[in-house]
Amino acid sequence: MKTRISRWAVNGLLAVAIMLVLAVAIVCSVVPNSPVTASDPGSGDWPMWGGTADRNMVSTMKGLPAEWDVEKKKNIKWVATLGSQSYGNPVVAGGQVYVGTNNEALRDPKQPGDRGVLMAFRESDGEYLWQHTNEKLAAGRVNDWPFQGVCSSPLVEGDKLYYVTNRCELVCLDTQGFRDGENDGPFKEEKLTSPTDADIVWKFDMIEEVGSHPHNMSNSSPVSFGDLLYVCTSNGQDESHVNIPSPKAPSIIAINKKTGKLAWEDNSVFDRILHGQWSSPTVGKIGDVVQVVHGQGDGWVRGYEALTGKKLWEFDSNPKDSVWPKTRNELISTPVIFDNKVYIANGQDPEHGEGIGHLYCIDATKRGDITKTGLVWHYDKIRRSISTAAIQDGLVYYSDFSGFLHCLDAKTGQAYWVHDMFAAIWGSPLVADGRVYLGDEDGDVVVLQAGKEKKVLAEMNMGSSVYSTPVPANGALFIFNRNQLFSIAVKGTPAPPKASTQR
Ligand SMILES: [Ca+2]
Ligand SMILES: [Ca+2]
Repeated sequence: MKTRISRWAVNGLLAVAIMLVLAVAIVCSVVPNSPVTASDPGSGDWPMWGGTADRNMVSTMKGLPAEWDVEKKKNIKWVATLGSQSYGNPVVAGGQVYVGTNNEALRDPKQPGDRGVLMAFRESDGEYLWQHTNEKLAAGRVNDWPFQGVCSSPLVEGDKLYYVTNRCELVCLDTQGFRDGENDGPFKEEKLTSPTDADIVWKFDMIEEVGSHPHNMSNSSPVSFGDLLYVCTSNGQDESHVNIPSPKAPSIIAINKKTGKLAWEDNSVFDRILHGQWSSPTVGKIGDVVQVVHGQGDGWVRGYEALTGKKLWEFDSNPKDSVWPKTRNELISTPVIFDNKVYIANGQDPEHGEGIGHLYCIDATKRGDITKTGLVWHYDKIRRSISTAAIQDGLVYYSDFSGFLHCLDAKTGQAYWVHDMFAAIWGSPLVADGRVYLGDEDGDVVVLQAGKEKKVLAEMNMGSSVYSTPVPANGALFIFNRNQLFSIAVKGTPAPPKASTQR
């Protein structure tokens, strides 16, 4: 089975409790990108998968291009060369753009062969700045499928970047690399320290530290709250697709972003992993509690108290009579938190092809097994999906692997329209500037009018498969096909804020 997934992760002392409450209050009041505020980064950047910690694929940005032409270069600001396959969706922050790809563009002959590569480009003109390359894991395809590159989408906060390598490591990098002439630590053992090399601050090896056995690829896109980072371990089956070598390894871990040390872990799944674990975690305030929500390897969605890891609720995304792999699905989509609810569809590894899927709206203020008590609505006209929701103006847009984009009422699940892309959809819809942007495997990006009435505004071909999700930043759209990253903007769009590397 081939896997190519990009979207495809207190104690009771009064004093400590008070400190935590204060810490939360401070985080909520002074951090502009606080996950408990509205679903827009606000800064013009798109600093993580989904833009904000609730992962809702929407933006309030205006002036985005409604059409472009790759061949005629219309509204194409710049194009950057990537490896031969790219799955780590673009992130834009601090004047730089980051993508996960493979090593087939070979930027540095001193780092040859098949590797996972995180590349950084200057946002204003697409100039290549630096890269972090990772050799493949020795076990090969069972843990680290050839030529899939880096499949994680980074999280950028200030001058720190966090992402998961193809080697199942959560790493913290300096966004300036060695261009600032300093080797940031505690990690200072870098062998390559030229201006195009990555400066590692710390790394957490999930294979060594928590015993993860990643199935085919480690892909989790980190999210944070306060001092904690959250990632999925990608722990899964071995090549037999029967054995689970590390049933005791957690599905989700929280790591202190300052120290790189484990803060909490949870392994509710244990030995019930259906296949792999490739859903990225989401953070948001639900009721009065900031939760981390995660789709896990047994097909259940679980919610945790973000600071402590206390499990609050769990929800089975499969009908009880379903059978793996025919009718029972795994969770590859990222959950979206919106208005105290969680939106997520289930599906399977693209290599498993098409099949029936299920989309849910879950009331995450409930506690315990909320499969029945937390069900707000269930939509069964969706096919298997690995996409993530975009929710705006009372409408939820959700795409499936069979090529259909569904527009539903967010409160009731009533369908308003369905659009057929006639090709598999790996990415997710982006809703911004009154439009819905969505790419497909044929390389087409469709632009629809957002709203209850279906209206196709434009469709452009990008030259090869678009497995990515369009990302808006500072008036431009960032979209990659298999091997090229495009910055797409209406001519005359003001330049993005200066990159700190240009100071
Ligand atoms: Ca540095
Ligand atoms: Ca370093």
